[in-house]
Parts: sequence; C-alpha cells; structure tokens
Amino acid sequence: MTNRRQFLSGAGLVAAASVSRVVLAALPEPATQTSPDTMPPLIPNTGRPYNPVVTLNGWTLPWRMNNGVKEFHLVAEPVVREMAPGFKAHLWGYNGQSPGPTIEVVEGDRLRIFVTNKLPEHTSVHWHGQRLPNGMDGVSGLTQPSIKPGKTFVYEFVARRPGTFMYHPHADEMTQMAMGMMGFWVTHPKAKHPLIDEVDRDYCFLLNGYDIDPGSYTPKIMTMLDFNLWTWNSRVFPGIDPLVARKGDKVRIRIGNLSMTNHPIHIHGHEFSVTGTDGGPTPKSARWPEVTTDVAVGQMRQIDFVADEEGDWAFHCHKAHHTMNAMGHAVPTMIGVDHTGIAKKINSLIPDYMVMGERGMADMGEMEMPLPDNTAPMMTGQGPFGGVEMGGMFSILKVRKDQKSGDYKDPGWYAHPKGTVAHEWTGDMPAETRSDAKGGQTMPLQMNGIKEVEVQVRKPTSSSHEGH
Ligand SMILES: [Cu+2]
Repeated sequence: MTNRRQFLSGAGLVAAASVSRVVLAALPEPATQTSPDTMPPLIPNTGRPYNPVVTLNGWTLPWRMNNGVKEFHLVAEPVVREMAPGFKAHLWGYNGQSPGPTIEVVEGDRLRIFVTNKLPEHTSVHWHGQRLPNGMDGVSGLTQPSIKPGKTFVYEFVARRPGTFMYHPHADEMTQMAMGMMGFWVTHPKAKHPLIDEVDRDYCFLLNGYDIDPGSYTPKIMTMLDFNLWTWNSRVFPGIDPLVARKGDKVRIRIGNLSMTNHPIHIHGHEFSVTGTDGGPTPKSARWPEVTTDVAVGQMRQIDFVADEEGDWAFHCHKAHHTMNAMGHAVPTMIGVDHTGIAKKINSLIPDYMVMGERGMADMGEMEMPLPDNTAPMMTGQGPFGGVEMGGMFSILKVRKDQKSGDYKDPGWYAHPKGTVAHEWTGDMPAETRSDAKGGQTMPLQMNGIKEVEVQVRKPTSSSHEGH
C-alpha cells in the first residue's frame, strides 16, 4: 500500500482521477525493496481482483493504472543481497533485490513495463514463456537493440494466457544470470478457470545458484556446473523462510528454475499434483500424485496439494549436494579411517588441528569451526531436537490447525502430540541372524581362478569438486 502511494506521490495532492497528462506521461516512480524478508501478498486495489501470491523471501512490484494500462517500472542495478543472516553477496538484480520483484497481472491486462538500466553494461528483459509480439520478446540483437547503461526502454504487450512465468535478461546472459538477474511472473486467470483451482495460499520462488568463494562477495560468473551455493530466491537455508499453512488449506507452490541444473523438489508428509507447467494449466487427465517433481533448467512447475497433516515438514531439493552451503573442501572421504593417536601427535605440533569426516560429515554441523568472513556454514540450522545439518535449497512446510488464514508468520516449532516422536529403543537387542536364502542362481558369477577381493579404496583428493 505504501508503495502504491509512492507511485502517486509525483502527482502530489491531486486526485488520481484528475492527474494531468504531463504527470501520467512521466515514468512511474520505481519502487525499491532491500529487506530479504518474505513480504505479505500485495492485494490489488485497481484493476481486476485476484488472489495474490507470496514470494518466498521476496516481494511483488506495485504498479499504477494509466488509462487502462498497468504500468510497471523495473530498474536493473547492482544490489546487495543477504543470502543468510551474516552473509551478504554483491549481485545484480532489479529494484534493490535479487531476484527482482514478482510481477502479478491478470489475463487480458494491457501492460507497459519501463526498464531502466543502471548496470555498467547493456541489458534487455526477456518475458520467459509469454505470448507477445515478437519485438517485445527482449532478445537483444535479435528482436531489439540492447538497453545501454543509463537508458530506459518500454515493453508493451497484453498478458494473453494465465500461468506461471519468469523474466530475465537476454543480453550477456551468462554474466547477468550468474549475477542474479531474474524475477518471477504470475498471470492470474480473469475468471474461474476449469483447470486452475482457487487456493488458500499461493507461494512462488525461483531456483538459482551462485559460485561465491568463502570470504568473498561477488559470484564467479564463468562457473558452469560447480556452484557452491544453491539458492531459492538467492537465499540459502537457514535463511529461507518457512512456508506456512493452516491445516486443510489448499496450497499452491510455483517454482521456476533459472539455475544451471535440474532440481528434484521434494515435499514430506503430503502428495502433490503438478497442476501447471511452462505451457499453462495441466489437463486433469495428465495429473498424478507424487512427492518429488524435477524442475529442469528454464522450466516452471506449479504444484497443488491440501496441507492436511500438521507438523514441520521438510521441503527441499533432493540432490543432497544442493542442501549444503559453500566450503572449499578438497576433502578425501575419511569414513572408516581410524585416526586414533594421529590427531594427538599432530596436536602437539599444531594445537588447533582436528580430524574431519572420520564418522561422516554430521560433525560439521555442530563443530564451532572458525569460518572466513562472509560465508554461510556448510550445513546448519538448529531444530527443536538438534542440528538439522542442511543448507542451500531447504525450507520447512509448517502446517498448524490454529494458523489464521492470511497469517504467514512463522508459528515456531511444532508441538508433537505425546507418543508421536521417534525415540530411542532401550530394551534388549536380539542376536543377529543370517538370512539363509541362497539367491544368485540366475546369472552365476564366474569365479574361475579369481579370489574374492575386499576393496578398500580411499577416494583421492579431487580438485574438480570444490563446490556443490
Ligand atoms: Cu537441486
């Protein structure tokens, strides 16, 4: 609301209806947001009504109505993004943030989007997934000249089909997307749509990735695969806000992937259906229940489910390396290697020396290791029962029966009913028995002359695995 008012501040006290043509000819004042918090949904107070989305650790761009045209103003500019508390990255984005603000419109809306370039190099904006006149597609060199630094371009088109979209530059794309230039776009249906259910909560976020050396602030833009920070809306766990629902709510989550690899997005405790893709709503006959959906590069997936199980449910990318944060770890696998005695000897020479990874990497989550300035711990987050040992693309779906509708505040940890938490078994352990099934009859192994060998290999240090 305040942002909406900001737009009209150029008109002073003149009522919106009688604003002079001179004022309306000017650019809408660009709105800026620098807080990384999840902002409440922006309820539309002009144009056709709709049920707004909530952008995880993001916000929605306000607009002004000008003679029946919705006008937005995007500013491409360098930004400082807090990726997690205590960890800031120097990125490029829009209107104070990376990703840029979510743009929400209604099917049939006439749009005018001003794009001002405050970057040190040219840019353009491609409206990913939209049907629009070719010259509005934003591919610099192909459909328009690039927007030079300091210049403002205007894009005009009609939001022709409802769905989930994205926007990003189509000029020096590798650099500009590696630096965080991207945003989400939702076009709501103009009337009840047979394939688009009304939902109680509608979340959205982008999958992205960065390669930022611990202790530094700026992403390495040449990285193609070895990213060390896997982010949702340029945030890493525990910096990603929870997704909150009231028990029984119909929940929609829209996910767009502008990273360099695919992400199997997985939910605990519930099944969802993919109800929409890049191409629009999914036909009902093509929907099936599942708990993980792969979101490939450049794709959007819209998942719907009923949040009918109370609790704190993990919600994450299922690539285990994507739920960890940066660490320069050319670390060989040490599991099973007994260091007894060695550490003591080394300690007499190097007092701070410690053995890492002897029992797995879980120790890392709790170790109070000195980190270089400006990075996020590799795997962290304290839950009610101890360390969560996660980072990167991880959040929590919090379902509560007493969460008020429209309340997106974190309700705290779930209070499990008595007797419903896994607990230690303290009774006697039965003796181990061996299965007497023989097996192995279909394809008998040819062991002629070959002795059984027990392989005990220690993986060599690999310099090609610096990140995740
Ligand atoms: Cu992933």
